[in-house]
Amino acid sequence: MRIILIGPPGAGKGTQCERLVNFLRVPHLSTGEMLRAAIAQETAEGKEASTYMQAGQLVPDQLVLGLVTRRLKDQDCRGGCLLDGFPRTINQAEMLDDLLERQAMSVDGVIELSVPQEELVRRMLARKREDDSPEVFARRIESFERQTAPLLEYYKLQGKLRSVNGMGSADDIFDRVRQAIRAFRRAKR
Ligand code: B4P
Repeated sequence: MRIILIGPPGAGKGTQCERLVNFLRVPHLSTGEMLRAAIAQETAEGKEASTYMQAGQLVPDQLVLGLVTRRLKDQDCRGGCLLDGFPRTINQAEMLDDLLERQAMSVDGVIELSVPQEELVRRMLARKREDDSPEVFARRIESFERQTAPLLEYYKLQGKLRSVNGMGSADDIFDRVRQAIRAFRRAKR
C-alpha cells in the first residue's frame, strides 16, 4: 500500500510512522529525516535545505522532489511505502501523482493527524529540536496552514482522506490509524 501521513509540525507523524512500518511492512520515507540526513552529511542539497529549515520555511519543491523521486525508484518501494511529511504542497502532490501514474501506481490513502495548536506548542517545547524555537515553530505552523492544509481538500476530493484524532496516548492514536488503514484496504478490494 502507498499511504501518506499529513499533519502540522509536531503532530506525531514520525511517532505513528515508527509503529505503522511494522504493521504495513513497507519502507518509511520521511522527507524531514532525509533532509536532516543531507544536512548532517553536508551535501549540496543539505546546505540548501538547512537555510529554509532553520527559518521555519518549507524547502523548495524541486529539492524535496529530487530526494523522493530517487528513493521511490529503489526496489524496496515497488510494493508500497509510507510517506511521512510528503507531499506538503499541492505542487508536490501533483508531481507525486504524475510520478506514480507513470509507473502504473497510485496513492491508496491519506491520513490527517489532527492536533490542536496548544498541544503542538507543548510537544515542541518538550522536544527541543534545532528548528523548534518558539519563533521558528510559529512560522512552521503558519506555513502548514497556508501551504499544506489545502492538500486535505485535494485528497478529500479524490475520496482518499481520513482524519484521525491525534490526541491521547501514542498507542491509542495508533489504534485509530490502524482503523483508517483497514478502511483503505476495504476500499482497495
Ligand atoms: P518533519 O521532520 O516532518 O517534522 P515535524 O512535522 O515537526 O514532525 P512530526 O509530526 O513527525 O512530529 P513527531 O512525531 O516528531 O519536518 C521538519 C522540516 O523539514 C519542515 O519544517 C520543513 O522545513 C522540512 N520538510 C520536510 N518535508 C518537507 C516537504 N515535503 N517539503 C518541504 N519541506 C519539507 O512528534 C513531535 C513530538 O511530539 C515528539 O517529541 C514526540 O515524542 C511527541 N509526541 C508524539 N506523539 C505524541 C502523543 N500522542 N502525545 C504526546 N506527545 C507526542
